[in-house]
Amino acid sequence: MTDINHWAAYLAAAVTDRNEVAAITKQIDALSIEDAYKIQEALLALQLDGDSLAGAKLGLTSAAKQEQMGVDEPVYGWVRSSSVLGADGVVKLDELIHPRCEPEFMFRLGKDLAGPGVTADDVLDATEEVMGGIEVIDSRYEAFSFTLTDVVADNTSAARIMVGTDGVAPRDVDLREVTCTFEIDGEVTGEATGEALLGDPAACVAMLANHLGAQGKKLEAGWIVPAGAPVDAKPLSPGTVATARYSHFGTVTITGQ
Ligand code: OOG
Ligand code: MG
Repeated sequence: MTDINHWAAYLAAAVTDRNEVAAITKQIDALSIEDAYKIQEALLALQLDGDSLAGAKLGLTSAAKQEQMGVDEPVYGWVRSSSVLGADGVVKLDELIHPRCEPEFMFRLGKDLAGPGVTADDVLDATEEVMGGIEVIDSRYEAFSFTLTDVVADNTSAARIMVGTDGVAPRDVDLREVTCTFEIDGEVTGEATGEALLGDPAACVAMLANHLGAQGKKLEAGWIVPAGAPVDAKPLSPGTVATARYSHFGTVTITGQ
């Protein structure tokens, strides 16, 4: 039987010690997806001591990300309040291991949402605004390398988020057609539309609501929900300026410090 609490403590220590650790699946015969989500939940419980939830997230919802990480299914994780960056967009690199950054479509919910049966339309009904943003991911695993169940246990590499300020009402724009251009130090590294997120960013959020509903949980009013990166993540080093330009959500910038 998988020792859920042991692996949660193992990952929590990797975060606080800023220490990359061997993937769990390199150390045990098998890690089921159910046990991986149990480890994620136990890890969150440890990390919520003195913190709170600001949202929930999707990952690996685009072909670009699935190919980059060698994983072919979406994953779900949590966003803690302490991970939300301030208005200056400064990311303190001495708090992280080997961070990467990626642009994100982010939903701010105005109503609770819980599956089963949540559709993309329900998501638009429950959303107050959709914004651009940037997520900083920081796998706790050696060489940023993992299997599907490893990355689930590790709260889908979640580390920091920068939330844009130029949100739009969800039905004022077709989210599938919103363009996102990602730049590192002024050089374009990727470009995609919302459609890259499993065909529709709102459908991604619906999947998350249904995933949580199956466990008696829900997405809550006021939460931020990043729907996953439409293009590859890039390393965030000291002095790196990462900029995500959106056709309808303005520009979001972070700087590694
Ligand atoms: C997993 C997290 C993926 C996204 O937007 O696809 C993610 C990883 O790539 O380390 O947040
Ligand atoms: Mg992401």
